[in-house]
Amino acid sequence: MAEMTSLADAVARVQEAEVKALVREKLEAGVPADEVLAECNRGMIELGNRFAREECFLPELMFGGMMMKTIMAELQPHLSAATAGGKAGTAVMGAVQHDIHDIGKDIVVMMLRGSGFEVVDLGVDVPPDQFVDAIRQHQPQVVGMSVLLTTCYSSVRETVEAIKTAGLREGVKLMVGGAAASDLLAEKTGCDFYGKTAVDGVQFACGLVGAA
Ligand code: B12
Repeated sequence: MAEMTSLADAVARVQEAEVKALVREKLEAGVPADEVLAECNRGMIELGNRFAREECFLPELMFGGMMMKTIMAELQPHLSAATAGGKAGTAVMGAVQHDIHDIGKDIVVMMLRGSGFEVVDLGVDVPPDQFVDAIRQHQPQVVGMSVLLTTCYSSVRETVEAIKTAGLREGVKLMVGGAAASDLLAEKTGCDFYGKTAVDGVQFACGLVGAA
């Protein structure tokens, strides 16, 4: 397992002031920004593990995601052009057509970004064609669909079908999550993975690109 430094530990405990101070300290000491970012990402993964162990709850996850956004904005100018372009992978995320719930989706988006993914967030009520266009344009390794309404099961199925019809299914992994999703839904609609929590989704995505 990767080493939990004091910075990674502070991220995992969502101690924003401590995290900011440690990040600045490291940058001033000449630690490369990509190493600092990697430590933060390890912390985010541990935060996810804490959530899975029920040692923390949703507000911490959400706050952790927001904290990582701030830290990433602070690190961005210090990242070399090569590093800034080098990312864990690309993900496309959206709440499926007719579903406007976005709180859970936003947590997944924030956590993926915190784990080094470039995320194309399509928002809510996303028609199948918009997923297809985004896959064509951004060539993600993973697409995440959020679904909270059982009435939107057909939207998940139609999205998967549209991706297949466009000939894009082979090149991308599909994950589904949200309160209405389940292993059965993933299986019936032809998704690769059902994530019960944002953390599951991030772990799946990281596993795909070897960033776990
Ligand atoms: C808040 C809320 C709303 C808000 C949404 C605000 C917003 N900006 O999102 C408002 C008031 C707008 C709303 C509207 C409606 N809602 Co509503 N809503 C909820 C409520 C109470 C909480 C949802 C939530 O945010 N949970 C917190 C987040 C963090 O949890 P989460 O979304 O599940 O996400 C977590 C995981 O699931 C996972 N995850 C989420 N997405 C993904 C995606 C991937 C790929 C992965 C891996 C993981 C993942 O990560 C998150 C963190 O771990 C739920 C109750 C419930 N039990 O879910 C009802 C609920 C979902 N709503 C419901 C209904 C019926 C509606 C309405 C139809 C009500 C109406 N009659 O108008 C409308 C539909 C609007 C629409 N077209 O979408 C029903 C759905 C019932 C069903 N079986 O289909 C629920 C279950 C309430 C109920 N018990 O009746 N709602």
